[in-house]
Amino acid sequence: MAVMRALMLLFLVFFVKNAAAEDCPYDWTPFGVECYKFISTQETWIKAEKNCQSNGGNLASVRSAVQNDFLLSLVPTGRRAWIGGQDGEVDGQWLWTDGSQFDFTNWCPKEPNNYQGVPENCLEISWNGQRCWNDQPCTDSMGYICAQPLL
Ligand SMILES: [Ca+2]
Ligand SMILES: [Ca+2]
Repeated sequence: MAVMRALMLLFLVFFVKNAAAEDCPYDWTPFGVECYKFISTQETWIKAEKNCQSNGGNLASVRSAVQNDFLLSLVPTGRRAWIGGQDGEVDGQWLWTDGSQFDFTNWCPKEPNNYQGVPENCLEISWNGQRCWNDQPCTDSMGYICAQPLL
């Protein structure tokens, strides 16, 4: 009987631990300690950020080349996507909405450029065919990548 109880306990611990370990909501993809999803509905940057916040997260931040590649893998070819960078307070001083350090970048050649003198204060990850970063007016609409902690 004791053996049976021990086995059941072991099973329970294993099951609960695994259930807790990996869990992302349906349709979200785990990477590190977060879950990510490309939302194809086109929104302005602020609306996109607020939608991500309503899921308990933020627009994705990017902290490494590996993570940048992972995030690009979620974006269908030819689509554009907002991520959580903005330089709205001070031009050229980029911040992530989740508060992480802004130390990795993957700007396209000649970006960020506030193109033709128009303020471009929001960050997209997959510009043009080159799949690199571009600063873009925040009021433009495009798809976006949300991040949220593992459940
Ligand atoms: Ca700017
Ligand atoms: Ca630009």
